[in-house]
Amino acid sequence: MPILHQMPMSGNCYKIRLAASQLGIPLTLKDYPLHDGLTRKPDFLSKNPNGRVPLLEFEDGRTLPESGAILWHLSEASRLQPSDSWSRVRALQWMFFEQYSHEPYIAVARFIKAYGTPDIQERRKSEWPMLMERGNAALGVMETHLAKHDWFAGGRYSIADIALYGYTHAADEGGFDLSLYPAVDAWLKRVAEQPGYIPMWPHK
Ligand SMILES: N[C@@H](CCC(=O)N[C@@H](CS)C(=O)NCC(=O)O)C(=O)O
Repeated sequence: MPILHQMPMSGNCYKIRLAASQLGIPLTLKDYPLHDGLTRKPDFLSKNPNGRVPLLEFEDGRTLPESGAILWHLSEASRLQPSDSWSRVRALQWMFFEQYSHEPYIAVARFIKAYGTPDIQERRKSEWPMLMERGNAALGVMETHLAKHDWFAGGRYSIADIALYGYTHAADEGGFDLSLYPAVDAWLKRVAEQPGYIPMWPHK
């Protein structure tokens, strides 16, 4: 069974647990505490030189980091990946959006506010206005899309929705007011109704 190296509170890791649950793929979970730096130690760096989870380790020794790449791999030829090439590239478009314009602000605000030590919160407080501005901009882009579409790619639920759901559904923990985004809020509810859905907590 593949091993998912992960942190329970990480939205990037939750994306993988959610997709695996919905695809019926069993995973062994190996948990790393948030603040102890174990992913930066040689043993973990030999599996992912970038020192981050999620990391999927297969029985034959191959390893795959990056939540988007793992989602893509697990969902190949499944109902969670659009089948026509235009819809597949639309899924990628939203997954790249998530990684560059969404996660760096919404996930980081959540990390600092909900999981940061007092020292981290003090050191990073100057970032706050920028995180709020750019995170809200990302939520606005999602709102514009979801005002006209139920899903992000191919007219049905896919890994693009899972990639964006990971941190959007926990954005309130980062100080974002989701009531300002009614179409996003309605989409969050649709995602939670999909077969095989599991919440972020508890993950075991
Ligand atoms: N682009 C990566 C981001 C991974 C990431 O930032 N992982 C965090 C947890 S969410 C991590 O491993 N942090 C520990 C560290 O940086 O040492 C992905 O989508 O998988």
